[in-house]
Amino acid sequence: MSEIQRELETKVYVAGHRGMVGSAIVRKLQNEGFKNILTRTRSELDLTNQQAVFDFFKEEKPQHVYLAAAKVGGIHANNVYRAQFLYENLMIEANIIHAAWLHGVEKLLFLGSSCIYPKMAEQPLVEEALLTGPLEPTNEPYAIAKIAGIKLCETYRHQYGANFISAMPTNLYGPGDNYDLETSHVLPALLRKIHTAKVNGEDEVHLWGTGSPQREFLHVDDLAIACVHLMDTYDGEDWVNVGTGVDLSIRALAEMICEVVGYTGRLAWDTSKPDGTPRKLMDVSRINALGWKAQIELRDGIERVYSEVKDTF
Ligand code: GFB
Repeated sequence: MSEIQRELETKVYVAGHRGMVGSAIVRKLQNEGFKNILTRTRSELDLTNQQAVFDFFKEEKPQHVYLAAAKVGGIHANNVYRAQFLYENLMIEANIIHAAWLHGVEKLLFLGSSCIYPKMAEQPLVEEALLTGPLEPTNEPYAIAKIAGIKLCETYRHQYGANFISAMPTNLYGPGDNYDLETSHVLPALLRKIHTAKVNGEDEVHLWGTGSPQREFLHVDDLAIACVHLMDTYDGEDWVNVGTGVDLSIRALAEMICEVVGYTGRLAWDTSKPDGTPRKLMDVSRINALGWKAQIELRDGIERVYSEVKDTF
C-alpha cells in the first residue's frame, strides 16, 4: 500500500459533522478520498456525557479527530444563553480531548474562535494577543470555553506529548448555517432579513447595533481546506489563526448583501441591540506561511450562499 493510500485509510472522527464546520470538513475529506470517516449524531452520542464519549473512543479508536462540535451562535445567543455556552463547550472539549489522549489518538485538531482575543487587542490580532486583556462581555463565556480548549491541547502536548493542535477561525458563513434570527450570526441574519424585506416589498429593514463594528468573514469551505491542511502538515504547539485578513463594517456588509439580493430599501439601525467587539481582524501571517490562503472572495461567497438558501426562507 502506498503512503497516500495508507493516509486515505486513516480512521478520522469528525465531531460535530452536522454543523456548518463539521459538515464542510466531511465534504473536504470525502473529496480527498478519505474512506474511513467516523461520525455520530447527537442522539447516538451525547458529547457532554463523559462516560459515553470514553466508551465511544475505546470502541472505535479513531486515529485523527477534528473537534468541530460546539454550541455556537451569534451575539444575542452568546449573551443570553451564557451558562449553556460555557458548560456545554467545556464539557465537549474536556471529554473529547481527554478521551483522545486516553485512547491514543495520533492527532487532534481543535477549533476555537477569534473571540478568544481581548476586546481591545491591537489589530490585526496576532496569536500572541491571547490573555493580554479583558474579553468582550457579550461572548465571554464562549471565549473562556474556547480558551480552555486551546489550553487543553497545549497542556496535553506538554505533559503527555499528545499531538493536539488548535485553529482559530474568524467569523464563518456557508452551507448549513443557522438562519434563526434570534440565534444566528450576522451574515445569515442579514441575508434572511434583507431577502424577506425585498420579497414583502418593505421599504426598510431593521438591523442591530450601529453598523460601525468591523468584521471579517471566511467561507466555511475555505476553513475546511485549512483544517485538512493543518492536520496534514502542522505539528506545532502554537494555535493558528484562520481568516482572510480583510474586514469590513457591518454597514458595508449589509450594503453588499442588499446588492446581491437586489434590495433598494433603507437600512434602519436598532441601537438598543449590542455592537459587540469593535473590530476583530485576524493576522493570518502564520497560516499563510504554512501554505494556506483563503480563496473565496466575500461577494462571491455571499452570492453562492444566497443562491443555495433563498428558496428555503
Ligand atoms: O455574528 P455576530 O452575531 O457576532 O455579529 P459577533 C454581531 C454584529 O453584527 C454586531 C451586528 O455588531 C451586531 O450589532 N448585527 C446587525 C447583527 N444586525 C444583526 C442581526 O440581525 N443579527 C446579528 N446576529 N447581528 C460572534 C460571537 O461575535 O463571533 C461568537 O458571538 C463567535 O461567539 C463569532 O465567536 C466568531 O461577531 O459579535
